[in-house]
Amino acid sequence: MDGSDFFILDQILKRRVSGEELSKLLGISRTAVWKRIKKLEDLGYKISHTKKGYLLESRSPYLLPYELNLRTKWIGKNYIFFKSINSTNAYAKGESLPDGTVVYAETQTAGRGRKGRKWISTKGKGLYFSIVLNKSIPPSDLLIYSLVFPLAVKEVLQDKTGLPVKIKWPNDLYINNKKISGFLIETEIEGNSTTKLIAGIGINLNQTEKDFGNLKDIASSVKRELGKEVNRKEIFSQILYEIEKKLDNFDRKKVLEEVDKSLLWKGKKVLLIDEKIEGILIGINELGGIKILTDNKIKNYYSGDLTLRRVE
Ligand code: BT5
Repeated sequence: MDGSDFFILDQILKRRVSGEELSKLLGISRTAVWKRIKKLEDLGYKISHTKKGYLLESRSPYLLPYELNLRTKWIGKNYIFFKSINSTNAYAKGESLPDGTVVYAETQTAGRGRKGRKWISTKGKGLYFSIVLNKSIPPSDLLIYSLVFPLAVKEVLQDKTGLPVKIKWPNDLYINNKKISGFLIETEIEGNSTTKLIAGIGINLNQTEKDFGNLKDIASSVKRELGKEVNRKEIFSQILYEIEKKLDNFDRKKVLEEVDKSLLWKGKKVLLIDEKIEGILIGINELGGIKILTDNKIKNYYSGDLTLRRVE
């Protein structure tokens, strides 16, 4: 979608406009106008055609830039939309894209989780996107940067729904002990700091129990927990706005404090799976890792997957 598509939609939103008029206004041929109308229809816009011209009957259900009213300054200024793609992270990794680019897809055929795991991306019901940051981030800040994304999403979901959203370290979001959002942070490193960070974000919004198949007991959506559909466009615009705000005013201490406050299983007995460390989750440390009380000592960990150790 480009400026001319925006212009056409603005024109046919309130009144019927002839192909001839559009062609004059845009300085392109009538065939070129027709091609653009066709493209907009492929993108989900319902447009009626009569002798008098074109009129927009209904908007696209897809999260196209025209639908979003983005209030951001740099995130999403370059916005790449796919109805379907293998993985928005794979795409963002393979291309050289400007800072703040958002790659968005309505569904992914090979959505990625961490460590080669998969991310189920039910069409049109969630949000699946990657944000590209061409930034030099020192290793000591990397975990904290990675926490900005779940923190921003948590705040928006909580604000829009009133549901309690918890952060499962390192960066999943849970509602009522079920996973509703996952983050895949990938970096390119040169020398001692990153040159590119890709934040891949998957959020379950309007999925039903059936959409999760055999994951239904561990995965959920905002709709399932709230009992009603939510507005994907509104939530997405707000999320991009919050992420940008947090990145522009990057405040290590505040990020760590906020994440610590919302930490899932804080004070509970957990298992850090790969390291086989069992202990009480004390909280977040000053680098964004976790503190676990184990063998009467507080130890710090910087990677791995946590699970709750149930007291038998
Ligand atoms: C994650 O991995 O949670 C990171 C997910 C990141 C997805 C986004 S979507 C846009 C961007 N493009 C991509 O290709 N990926 C990113 P991990 O912590 O490894 O969790 C994966 C595990 O979560 C799976 O093994 C399942 O058990 C579970 N899972 C898969 N799909 C799920 C879903 N839709 N909701 C909740 N849990 C899910």
